[in-house]
Amino acid sequence: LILTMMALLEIQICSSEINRGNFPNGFVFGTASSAFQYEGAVKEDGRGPSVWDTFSHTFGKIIDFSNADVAVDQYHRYEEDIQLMKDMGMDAYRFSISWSRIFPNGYGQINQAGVDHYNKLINALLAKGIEPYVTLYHWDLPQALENKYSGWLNASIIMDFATYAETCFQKFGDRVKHWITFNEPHTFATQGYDVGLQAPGRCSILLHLFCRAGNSATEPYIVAHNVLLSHATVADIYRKKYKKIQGGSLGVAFDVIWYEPLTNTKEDIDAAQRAQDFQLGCSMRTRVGSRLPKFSQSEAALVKGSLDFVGINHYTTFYAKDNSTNLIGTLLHDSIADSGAVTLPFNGTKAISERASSIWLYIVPQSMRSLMIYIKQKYGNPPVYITENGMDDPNSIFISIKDALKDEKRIRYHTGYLSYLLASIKDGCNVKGYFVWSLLDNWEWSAGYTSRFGLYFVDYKDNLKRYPKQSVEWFKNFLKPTK
Ligand code: PSG
Repeated sequence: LILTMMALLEIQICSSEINRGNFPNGFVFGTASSAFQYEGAVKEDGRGPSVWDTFSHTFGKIIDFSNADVAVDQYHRYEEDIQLMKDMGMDAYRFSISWSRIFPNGYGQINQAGVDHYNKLINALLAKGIEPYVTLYHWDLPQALENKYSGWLNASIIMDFATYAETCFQKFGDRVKHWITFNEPHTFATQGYDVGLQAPGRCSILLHLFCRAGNSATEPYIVAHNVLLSHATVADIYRKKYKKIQGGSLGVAFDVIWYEPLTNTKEDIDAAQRAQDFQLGCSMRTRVGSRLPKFSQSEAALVKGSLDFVGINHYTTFYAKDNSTNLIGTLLHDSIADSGAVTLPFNGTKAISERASSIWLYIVPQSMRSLMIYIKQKYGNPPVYITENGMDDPNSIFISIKDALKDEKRIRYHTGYLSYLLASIKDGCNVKGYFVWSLLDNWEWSAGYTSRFGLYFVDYKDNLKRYPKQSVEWFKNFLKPTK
């Protein structure tokens, strides 16, 4: 009996004692954020409006009728927030630059006050020994470009994005060594142009009941096409003109749900593979046909090999089931149906696992390892950064702050996902870093302030005060220097 108890105790200790010392030397730990969800100060220092300002101020688009005009005010409180990262022992901070702070009209005149702000932010991070990982586009397209030529639907965007990106390399590239050109192209192409739940809110499903304009069967692909070309053009500019001098690297952050076949039939196994491919891969020609824009030979050559590293935003796992009849697809006539897979976190009425607050966020830690092995095998083991991983709790008026700080579930979430990430590294996967979404509770897009993803609690009723949740203490221990 005593031996069994000791064995059990050991298992417990082992899994709770995982810490940074188990990871390879130089492995990077950080937290992640985005400009629109954090900064606030939307009218300050010459910032131009973005499509998310417009969308969030459109009645009925945000479930709690909120907007991000103030958000968590990081525009003014960045020094305090950097101290919070420092206190935890974080190595890096992933944040995004707001395009319309640099170019209020999307192109043309540079707004020096915007450049000054990000210089101050970057310098304050470096002064505390925290490395900036910079996302150039986290969904906040300058509204001026949406008005001028429909933004991502028009190939004109490629040159404007390239100018914006190159401006950032010139102004910040002496200190920024990791660039993420795009956050989750798949999410904003589908959410913004297929179902219309995100900016710019275009779609055609259900006879334009939800969106005034759009084409859910074609626009998501046009957007994805222009995003790929924008990324590739910028990667080319960086390699030719900046990489040698500045020595940085560049990638994209992809959103990846892991798909488990609902059953062991060949149909469902194939369906899971298709679902995975419609999200992370690109082999969709046979199913999408002529609606999928074509790359010229030179464009294809530009896109190929344009990533120095792969960013992965991974949170959740769904089942995939073959959808041979495709009734929903026939009805909606949209891009999401093209994979021919029904993807749901349920087997009948039984959920795949425990859920966080967001309706899409089910906690399946072992998928982190499956996904890393899949990427290693399918894409030749490229360097990978987990650019986002985390979970949310509800923002409830029935929970006191004191109780909201007790986030054992979040501690379990990160213990689980980090343990399986570590296992994948032992399997030989080339993983370089891990970013928690998110440092603070923040404005969760169409879910507004109803969802709390932070390691720190933000008191929206009392001057946005930050309070550490228990997970902060956990990360502090986890990140303690071991040698
Ligand atoms: C990512 C993954 C899924 C849904 C939404 C996102 N999924 O697996 O179904 S959005 C992503 C984004 C960030 C958000 C965060 C949490 O980059 O801005 O706040 O995740 O939703």
